[in-house]
Amino acid sequence: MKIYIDGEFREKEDAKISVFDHGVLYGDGVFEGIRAYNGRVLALDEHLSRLRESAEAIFLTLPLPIKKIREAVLESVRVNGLKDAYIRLVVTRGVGDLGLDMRKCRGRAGLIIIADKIQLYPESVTSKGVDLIISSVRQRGADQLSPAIKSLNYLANIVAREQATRAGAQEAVLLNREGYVTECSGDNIFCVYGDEIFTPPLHAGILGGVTRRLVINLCRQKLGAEVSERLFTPFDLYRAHEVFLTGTGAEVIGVAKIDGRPIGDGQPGPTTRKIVDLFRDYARNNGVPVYEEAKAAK
Ligand code: PXG
Repeated sequence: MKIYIDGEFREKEDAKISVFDHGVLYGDGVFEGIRAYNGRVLALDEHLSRLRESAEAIFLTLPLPIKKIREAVLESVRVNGLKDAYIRLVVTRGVGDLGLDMRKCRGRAGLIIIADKIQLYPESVTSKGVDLIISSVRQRGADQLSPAIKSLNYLANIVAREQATRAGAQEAVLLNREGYVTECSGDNIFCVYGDEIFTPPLHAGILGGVTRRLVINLCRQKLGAEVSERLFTPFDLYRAHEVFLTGTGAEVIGVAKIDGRPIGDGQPGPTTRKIVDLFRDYARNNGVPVYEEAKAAK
């Protein structure tokens, strides 16, 4: 595996960064998780826009123009000869001293791109659905650093996920301080009630998921469903006909149980199964070609 670090490809064993990088010392940086399907990178420009917005929000100047980062992402998939891949893009503040001051990080921000084979939920989990818990970890509010920033500080999400694991579940739902549902530790969440589908709005305190946006569009265009973005509570989740999650890693996945209560009949319902198929079809037939662009450029 060849990993891109600051303009060079290095073998996994040599892919190392400084212990003085503020990404390591403070979680000072931003990241993206992106997927390639069958030689195409899905929603690459949407991920890069989110990266730019996250970086701007933390006063981080990207080390390269977005166009060059885009090329480096495609090159990372290419040099690893991958068709299906999980791509982790990390921008760190760079090498500084032991203080908080970002001005001490002289030189440029660090850019890391790891393109690896994808590890998916096994098909058995996808077909049975995942179990959720409602975490005691609260989502950050509108008066705090926005959850829309995909920063290297993921501790709240990691602790929430661990609570789920220890309870024998796969994902954790985070509520905001008013008690409304926001999202899961690494996925957005949707409820289905008959023909109606809804998901929390951005102002509930969520990461604006790239998969969430694609799924909203697919539901409207291909299912003719009414999708709304509105606040709802755990009670609305428990009695939903169906609940599903969206994320780059999970794609679209049905929910079987929440806090031990079966959702619908305790397995992914018919609307969820349709959306899973719609999304898979979309993901496999769209995206930026990794190999054709290289040929075209020559
Ligand atoms: N909410 C949060 C908090 C996330 O971290 C999503 C929603 C879904 O967004 P996308 O753009 O992927 O549809 C995420 C996704 C993983 C993993 O390995 C996923 C994320 C972060 C870290 C790991 O599944 N982010």
